[in-house]
Amino acid sequence: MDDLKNKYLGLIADAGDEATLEDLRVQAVGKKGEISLQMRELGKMTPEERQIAGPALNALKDEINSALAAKKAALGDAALDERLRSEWLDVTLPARDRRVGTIHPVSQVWEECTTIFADMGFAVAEGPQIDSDWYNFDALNIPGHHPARAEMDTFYMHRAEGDNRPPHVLRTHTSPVQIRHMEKHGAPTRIICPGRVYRADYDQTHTPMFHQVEGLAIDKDISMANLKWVLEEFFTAYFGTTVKTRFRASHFPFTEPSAEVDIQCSFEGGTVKVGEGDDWLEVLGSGMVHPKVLQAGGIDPALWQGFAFGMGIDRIAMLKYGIPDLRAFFDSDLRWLRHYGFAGLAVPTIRGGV
Ligand code: 2NL
Repeated sequence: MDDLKNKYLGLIADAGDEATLEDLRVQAVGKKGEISLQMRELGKMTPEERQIAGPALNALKDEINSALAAKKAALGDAALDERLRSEWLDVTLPARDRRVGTIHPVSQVWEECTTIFADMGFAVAEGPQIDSDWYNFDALNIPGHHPARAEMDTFYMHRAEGDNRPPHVLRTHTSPVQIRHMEKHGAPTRIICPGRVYRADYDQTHTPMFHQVEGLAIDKDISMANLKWVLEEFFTAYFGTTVKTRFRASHFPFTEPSAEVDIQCSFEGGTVKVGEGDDWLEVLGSGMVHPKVLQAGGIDPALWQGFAFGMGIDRIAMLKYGIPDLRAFFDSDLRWLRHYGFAGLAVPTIRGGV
């Protein structure tokens, strides 16, 4: 019996995990274990022998059970100690930086423009980026032989051999959207058309895709004076400071009379500051909608008149955020935009708001 005791106490002491311990329990004190087998032998003994062997076997069983329980507890403590050691975490470490996205300056300026014009009662109209040459040119009083058609460096869409339908183009301005709006909704109207436009041109101030916002207001008695007020109100809201404008006589096929509009600025130390100084910077083209263009849009020029203007969103974004190269918007690394200090999200509104 001492052999049995030494054998099991030794094995229990050496057990490295709970599974081994369970095997030992079954072998020693399980139903068919060695001690149970020995207990079955008690029946064959004399009463004297049984009186000694019985209590001794019971005591041995108890002793092995307590050794098993003690070892099991010890193994459990060791496993917990190991987890506590390996899963240690320093909650005082600073958090990891998260990469955050920002709104693209062009998207933001687009949004700012629509907000400011919306405050003055202009709805937003959108339309196709691929349109027929009729909507892009003819309807705007730019006939086939007109130099503007060539000057605009138009991207023509491919047509299959033998397909002689008139060509489609990537729109060179958002004016076709205004023609479509006039056709569909008639007069009076007040809309702006922000959108992507395309011209085959690429240098520091030109990219083949850029963004434009055009405006159109048609009513019985709209004049250039209304145009001047709207534009000054717009620039003042957009740049956050009072901005004077200067109108210079110009020529566009789609307006008569036509004016190029400059905004007041200063050029000092190589930077442009809008709304101060004695210099002028050209920012847009405008005029009274040509009667032929009203007619193309299905509006009777004997009853209605209106102003229209077109300006580059990218260009006014560059001005506001001091970005010298247009290509920074489209070909470049976000770090350039950060370098130019682009971060804000505040959307300005017109004086007095709505
Ligand atoms: C420029 C010139 C301009 C317009 C765009 C326009 C649209 C219709 C009718 C008449 Cl539907 N005009 N748009 C008018 C004048 C100038 O843009 O140099 N923009 C940067």
